[in-house]
Amino acid sequence: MRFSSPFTSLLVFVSIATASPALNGRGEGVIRFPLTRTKSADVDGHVDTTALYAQLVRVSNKYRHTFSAFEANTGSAHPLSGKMMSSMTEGGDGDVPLINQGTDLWYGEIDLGTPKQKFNVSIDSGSTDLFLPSVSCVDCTGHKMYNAVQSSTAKDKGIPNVLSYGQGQVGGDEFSDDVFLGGYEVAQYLFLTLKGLIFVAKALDQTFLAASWYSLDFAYPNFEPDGLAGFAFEKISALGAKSVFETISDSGVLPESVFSVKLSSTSGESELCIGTMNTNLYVEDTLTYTAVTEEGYWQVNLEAVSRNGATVASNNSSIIDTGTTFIVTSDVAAEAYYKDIPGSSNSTQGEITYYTIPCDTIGSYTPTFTFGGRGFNVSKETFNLGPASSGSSDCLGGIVGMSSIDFWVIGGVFLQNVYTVFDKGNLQVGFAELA
Ligand SMILES: *[C@@H]1O[C@H](CO)[C@@H](O)[C@H](O)[C@H]1NC(C)=O
Ligand SMILES: *[C@@H]1O[C@H](CO)[C@@H](O)[C@H](O)[C@H]1NC(C)=O
Ligand SMILES: *[C@@H]1O[C@H](CO)[C@@H](O)[C@H](O)[C@H]1NC(C)=O
Ligand SMILES: *[C@@H]1O[C@H](CO)[C@@H](O)[C@H](O)[C@H]1NC(C)=O
Ligand SMILES: CC(=O)N[C@H]1CO[C@H](CO)[C@@H](O)[C@@H]1O
Repeated sequence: MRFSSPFTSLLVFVSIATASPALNGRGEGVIRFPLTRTKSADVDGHVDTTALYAQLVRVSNKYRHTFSAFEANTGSAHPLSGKMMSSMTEGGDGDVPLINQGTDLWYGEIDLGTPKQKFNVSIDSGSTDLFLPSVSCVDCTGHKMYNAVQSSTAKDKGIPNVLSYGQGQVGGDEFSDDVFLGGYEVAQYLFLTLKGLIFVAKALDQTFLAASWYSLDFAYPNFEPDGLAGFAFEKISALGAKSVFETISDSGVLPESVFSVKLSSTSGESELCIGTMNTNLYVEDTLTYTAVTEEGYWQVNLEAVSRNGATVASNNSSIIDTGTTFIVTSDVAAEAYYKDIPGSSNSTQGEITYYTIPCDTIGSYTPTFTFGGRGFNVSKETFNLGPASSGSSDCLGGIVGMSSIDFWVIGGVFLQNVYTVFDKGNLQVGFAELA
């Protein structure tokens, strides 16, 4: 049962939801689609530290770039930007090896244009803009490319722009077109949800960057998906545009202005759900909300980080970022986390400090993060990134230090342990234990 007119379908859904609110929250009749995880940073059984470093530099520069966008859009500096914007190092520019992205990121399929053109995009709650390669991109071989000429709804805004994600940069023209989420692999969904209806959310006139060039960092296969879709707020958009999620949400068709994710390293288990939560994936009475403290990123108060019952950090700002693999914090806070662990050591490369713990004991030193009054444990499987080098008995810990920041970036190492709800309607983030 496939609805070819997405807009009509959503109207239908809204009336169904109104008629039987029980459907709402059961994950039926909303948009759910599977996410794929990119290859992990693992070569010959140990962590690919080169890939890890490259990703961290990219993270550092993503924040520099989005902090600048926040200031340009709002006229005031982002409250968390102080240390980063005053630091002179440009995040190791120039010495980042060009290698496979090699770190965990999650991506899913979207459709763009009329008729629809299909792309895989990385789902990034730590940025806002959408970019895709256009057919004029000479460096984009291996990626699906957007052909504006073939889309009757495409509009060239005639504004050239460059988006910077560190060493990774993409440049091109701003366009707008219709974006569709969901509505494919209908058979699979009908199977999964039994009687669930499948709907498509349509973001009319979504602004995005149609890239005419990709730096090597985003070339295939260094970057597995074709493009990237930010799911944060307009305030940190370098295009001065709403995210795909905001566009859909503002059109008023969603039962709730939320999106929810389960991120897993197990193939077939990751999912993005738009418009509600998939209650099959988490333990309902553990769902705990905490307020967004500054609209821009999905920024919330991290009440405590503890290890073996002892608190090592408390009441710090944190950003919930599905586009970052690790947990990243200041070098001082990272040091505080590892300092009493027997056999731990560290090494610094540029602004990044990595920590290792002997592989046979690392499972005893996993962190617990407290949000909204509830502690959520990080498993040893997600905290332990693997042996630091081939044959090494020291394993890399999932909390990494970055001298240019003084907050916590909460990425995949934590997010794989919880179900996460990004609630724009009530400006809050919810975490729940996985079912
Ligand atoms: C998106 O990625 C998945 C998983 O790698 C793949 O099966 C699918 O064909 C890709 N879709 C497109 C449009 O390239
Ligand atoms: C964190 O902030 C809360 C609320 O402001 C306060 O009650 C608590 O004592 C603080 N914790 C620490 C360790 O500073
Ligand atoms: C990190 O390295 C510094 C300098 O070698 C050392 O003083 C510190 O104890 C190390 N920290 C940990 C947790 O190993
Ligand atoms: C989290 O870890 C602590 C300490 O190991 C343990 O007591 C607690 O039961 C764990 N919580 C959950 C929900 O697994
Ligand atoms: C990253 C981090 O943990 N930053 C701060 C957390 O809060 C303490 C106490 O207020 C600060 O000293 C840290 O700099």
